[in-house]
Amino acid sequence: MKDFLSKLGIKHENSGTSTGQEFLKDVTSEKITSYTPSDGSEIATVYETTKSEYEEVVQKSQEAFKEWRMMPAPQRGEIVRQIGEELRKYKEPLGKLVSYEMGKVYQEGLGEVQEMIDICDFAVGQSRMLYGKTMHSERPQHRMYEQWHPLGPVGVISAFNFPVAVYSWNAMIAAICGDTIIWKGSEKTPLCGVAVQNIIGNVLKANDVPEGVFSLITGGREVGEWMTTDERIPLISATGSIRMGKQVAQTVGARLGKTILELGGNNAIIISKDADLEMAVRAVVFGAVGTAGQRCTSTRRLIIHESVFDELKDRLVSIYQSIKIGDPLDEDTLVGPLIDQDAVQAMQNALKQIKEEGGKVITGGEVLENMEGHYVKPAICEVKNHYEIVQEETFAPILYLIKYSSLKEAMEYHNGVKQGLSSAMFTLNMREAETFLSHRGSDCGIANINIGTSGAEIGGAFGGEKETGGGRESGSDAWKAYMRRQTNTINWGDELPLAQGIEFDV
Ligand code: UN1
Repeated sequence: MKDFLSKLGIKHENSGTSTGQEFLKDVTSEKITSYTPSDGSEIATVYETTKSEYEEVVQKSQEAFKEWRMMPAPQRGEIVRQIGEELRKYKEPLGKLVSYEMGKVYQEGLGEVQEMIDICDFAVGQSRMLYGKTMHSERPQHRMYEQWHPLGPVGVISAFNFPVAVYSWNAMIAAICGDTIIWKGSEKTPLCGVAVQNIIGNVLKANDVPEGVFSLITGGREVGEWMTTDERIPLISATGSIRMGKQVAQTVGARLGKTILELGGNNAIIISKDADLEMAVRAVVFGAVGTAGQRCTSTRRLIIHESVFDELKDRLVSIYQSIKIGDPLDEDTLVGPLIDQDAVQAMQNALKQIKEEGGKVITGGEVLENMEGHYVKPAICEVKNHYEIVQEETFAPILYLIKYSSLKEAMEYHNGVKQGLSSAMFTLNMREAETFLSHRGSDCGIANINIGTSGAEIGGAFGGEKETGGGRESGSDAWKAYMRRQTNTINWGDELPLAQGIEFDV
């Protein structure tokens, strides 16, 4: 067993169900084996959550909610502060596990843990700022104000590509809001869930936090459906594919529950004739090949002005040919493996379709058969924006080059997809930049100038429009989605005036 695994309390066999410090293990449970995509070898196994364990988790979560919501928010913030401190201690082993189990390079694994730490810090401050407004009543001697109350148990469904950070954006904010959290991570990265639960467990123990505030469940689609259909869970926050999101929205919507959806992106960067190409090239490469193209913010489309098209293409091709692909834990590696064989196949299918639709693969795309693990060469392709394959999000390092001549045309291509997560423009021209950020510019939830599409900071609200699902997580006022708003009016006079001046004498 690798050193970092034992530091995180990972054993050969692990329970995937926990209510805080306690792990449950039903003997009838099935096992999930976690393999590292870096060489396909087995890391360890995790027991799936059974239906009866799920029941126990939800009941504990409901009971704990009654206690947790009564703890003053800044005290809940103090628990989250300590979780942030504990994560600082475990940054290195947890970063390694993320890298080893998911396949992103170690620097990006560390970055993910840093996002967890950052959101803890943010949530601590937010715990003293769950502000409601005070309004002036139209009636004499009346006071009107709003309060934000916690919702109850919140279900968090996260994806393999950010196996720890996206959970913490949701969990740490929900926790300071007074909610309890039930987390189902991806069945492709179950050990990340166990490790995070162990780290949080240390803090829960030291502070006597009741079982049920931070729970973990493990499993596939069926386990997710237990949560989405469960009326005891008022909010489901789900990250994943558009297909999955549509199902979650329908199931939760059918019971009039709330959702926060963070689904696929088809993120583009417009490279203007006035771009600083040096900066643009670096941002594009990080956005397109970082996490092997498996971020929902990955750069998928480059919309390039015709006057700089050839120069940019040549520079990218030469960089792509020298990118170091290999073991994600090796510090020299820039691109690790894809998550599994299905992802490799999906990339190959996409490349085939690009050619069938009339596009050209200019470089890369090969499967590196001589390496154990799921390694591919990042690809660059010349395409038209309207190709069906370009309209879809393929979770792999494929970068599409699209040529434009006028800004109007570039904007049409840019917004001419169903997804609306992240976007960027490289330009030193103020008019172009402001147009891109204006209401006739980018239609995405995130729009950047002279920065790439991926690698957002936690302080802003994260999420996107259209088929990306409309949810917002992480910073800004995203906390409001984890609470219910109550409008209160108090009459401190001795008359009973009605609003709208209605006379109703009895
Ligand atoms: C995701 O891919 O689901 O902005 C999240 C970024 C990261 C988060 C990505 N901070 O790329």
